[in-house]
Amino acid sequence: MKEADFTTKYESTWCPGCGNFGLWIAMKQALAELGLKPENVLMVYGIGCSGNGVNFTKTYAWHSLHGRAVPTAVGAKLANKELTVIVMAGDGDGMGEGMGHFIHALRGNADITYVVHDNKTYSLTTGQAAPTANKGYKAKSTPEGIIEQAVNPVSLALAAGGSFVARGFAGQADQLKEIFKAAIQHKGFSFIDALQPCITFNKINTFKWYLDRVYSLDDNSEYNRTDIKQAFKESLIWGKKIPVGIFYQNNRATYSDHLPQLKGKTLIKRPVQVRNVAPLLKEFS
Ligand SMILES: Cc1ncc(C[n+]2csc(CCOP(=O)(O)OP(=O)(O)O)c2C)c(N)n1
Repeated sequence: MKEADFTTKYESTWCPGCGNFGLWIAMKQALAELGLKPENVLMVYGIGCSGNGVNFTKTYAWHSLHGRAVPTAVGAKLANKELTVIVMAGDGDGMGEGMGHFIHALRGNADITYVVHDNKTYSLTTGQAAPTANKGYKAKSTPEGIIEQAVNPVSLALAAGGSFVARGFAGQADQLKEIFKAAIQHKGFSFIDALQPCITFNKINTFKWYLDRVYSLDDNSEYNRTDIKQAFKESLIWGKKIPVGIFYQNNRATYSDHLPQLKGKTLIKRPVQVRNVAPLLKEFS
């Protein structure tokens, strides 16, 4: 498989230079290098600039409701465990409207991959501050600077029981590709906070801003990604320095492992059993 096998004939609508391109290329390369085929992959998208990738990425796809990409993907995986299921959605989608789903999906550990396009803004709606925006960030919705503390998606994912928690940067697509590959291969809920500069609306968290700050956890030979305390400590570093890489990984049972009725053939390939629903309807009448 090649990266081009995951590209449709439609042209991208992203701004030239958008950080989304780094995520897009890294994901397509990851899928190709894992030998996956477009017909065996389901990508579930949020509503946003990030979600518009639905048009130019060639896999099965579902453009979900804003904030509802994660539960849609969990449902799809339960219905057809043979699919590789990946969510691509914005930080407004996931850390704002969809925040409740994020926490519960981490708890449940369904075997899907969730990539948050973390640009700190609601870009499609022209640049309001997202919950990941750093305190004091000025945008059209917060002209005096955002009052609330920023959500830290990595610390939050660790606290909610994430079994694979990582952060990557759109400007380092090679590392991001390796993170995506490890995430897709992980059995359980894989979460990646992908730092993705929005060149049009976010003039603070630019490519240069990140390049001056990011360092890789892989460069620290002492770093142990099975140590939750070390992962927490590292996840709290944000500002002059920003760690990227796989913070934490464990092998706990997935959501489906707890459901004996899902063993054997995938649900969608089983014969449909039509039951007599008359007694049930009578109960409601
Ligand atoms: C329930 C609901 N609320 C609000 C909207 C309007 N809306 C569409 S896209 C969007 C912002 C998307 O921002 P984000 O998820 O961060 O994605 P980005 O555009 O930055 O990639 C909003 C608020 C909507 N479509 N549905």
